[in-house]
Amino acid sequence: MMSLLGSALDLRTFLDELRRRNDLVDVAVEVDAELEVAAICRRVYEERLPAPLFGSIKHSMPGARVLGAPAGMIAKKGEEYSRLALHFGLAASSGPREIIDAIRGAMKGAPIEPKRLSTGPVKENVWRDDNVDLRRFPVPLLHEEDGGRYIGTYGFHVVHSPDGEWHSWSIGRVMMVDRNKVAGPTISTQHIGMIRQMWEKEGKATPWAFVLGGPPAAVAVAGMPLPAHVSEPGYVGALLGEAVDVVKCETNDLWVPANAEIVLEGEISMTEQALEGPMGEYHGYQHRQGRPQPVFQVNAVTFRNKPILPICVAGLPPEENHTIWGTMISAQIREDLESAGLPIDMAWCPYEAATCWAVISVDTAGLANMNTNAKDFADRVADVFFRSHAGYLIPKLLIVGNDVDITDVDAVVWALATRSHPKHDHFAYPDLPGFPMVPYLNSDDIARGSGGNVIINCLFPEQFKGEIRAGTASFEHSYPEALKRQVLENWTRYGFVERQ
Ligand SMILES: Cc1cc2nc3c(=O)[nH]c(=O)nc-3n(C[C@H](O)[C@H](O)[C@H](O)COP(=O)(O)O)c2cc1C
Ligand SMILES: [Mn+2]
Repeated sequence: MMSLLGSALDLRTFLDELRRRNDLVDVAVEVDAELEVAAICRRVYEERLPAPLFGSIKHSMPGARVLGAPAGMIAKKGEEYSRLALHFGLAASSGPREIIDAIRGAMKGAPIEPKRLSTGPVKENVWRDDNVDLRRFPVPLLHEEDGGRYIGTYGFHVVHSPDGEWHSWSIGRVMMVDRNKVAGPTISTQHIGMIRQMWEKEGKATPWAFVLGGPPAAVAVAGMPLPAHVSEPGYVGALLGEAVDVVKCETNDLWVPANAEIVLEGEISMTEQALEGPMGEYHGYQHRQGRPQPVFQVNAVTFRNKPILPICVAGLPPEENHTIWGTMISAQIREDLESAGLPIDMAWCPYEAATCWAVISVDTAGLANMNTNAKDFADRVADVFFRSHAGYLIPKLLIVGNDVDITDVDAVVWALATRSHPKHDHFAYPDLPGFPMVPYLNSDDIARGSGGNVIINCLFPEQFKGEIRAGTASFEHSYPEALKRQVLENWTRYGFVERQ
């Protein structure tokens, strides 16, 4: 499927494919980057509509465009995950299992390093020094109470360790502060924060670039909590079986995708900070106050003709913090738990829970062999999960038997409601590490970097012995096969219409 691989490697090919599927709306009417673009995107996410490509934006440089909901969900039954799947060149019918399996496939193979080219489309336009003016791009105000305009909500940071061994691509938000400055968090447990500390130990500012409109698969992997010292660029190559084409920055030694839409180049200041935020966030809340964050000095900008700025308008699910981040986390935690020898056959972060829940599916036959119980098993899982770079991002972990399809949120709610005992199945881990952005944490938790973690066991005690307490009363489980077949065959004769 050459055409679908092309979509994973190149944003414009990706958009052509969406257009062909009627999953893209070319918005020709002039729109305002101040709130109007974002309000349209929010409605698109919430109604699961085709992605909007805004071609005419007030006050912006002519020709510059904005892409909304790049990995939004789709209403059409059977193709709900198709825009996400296309990031990896996967078929439109792909569901969570196919997507997670494809992402994990790359963990078995060797990395495929990027191919270094002398030039590429991203060099069509070059601004340096005094010519740098980010305000000429259609930088959107995303929510009425945001502290500023965000140029980076679906772009990734590019940094490398001082020894040049570790090349890190990671999604992180950046707000426009001035014509040549942006600001955003570099959390110390995220890889950009770790690499920044390595440079500062040597007394140097961190060389930095920021990629907007890179290959869709590269953006997704930049949102994946791979372990420290694993280079995302090589992982993208392994995932696609093809190297990503890169070109060298104009003003530093970093390499960026050759077909990116827009690249900012510069460094992370060691001293300068700016007030950043608030911004409506992935958990669905709009905080009221911004915070000082490091300034990223922009010394050069390169961009394609008619550049496309992709955005994520964070807030209630489903947006890319759930569809991309949640999915990439799921793939990594499944790998981490399996390689720790735990009998896990699937992991999933239900988008509805705003990347604050992970659910793992336990192979109950394997569990029975462990001769364990809810408390001991939860402790073992917690020790692996909350200490891992991926698991620490998620504060609430649900353990469910593999008689339940954990990618079906209705089934997960049912298991949670009916199987977890209030006294015997809830286990808090207040001392294991956790992500500071979780909304219910208090200031003590945030200062300590822990406090909000819980595991909820949704397995009946019998399931630890490979037995089941009770059957399931449903169409699938309560009738003989022959009768079910007969009912389905006669469905329209009874007077029902086939469901679309
Ligand atoms: C749309 C989107 C926005 C994100 N914004 C941030 C952010 O602002 N700060 C952050 O620390 N992580 C953010 N993330 C999550 C990180 O990209 C993710 O944890 C990734 O693993 C970080 O890379 P690293 O593991 O190499 O540190 C975002 C993810 C997505 C998909
Ligand atoms: Mn990383």
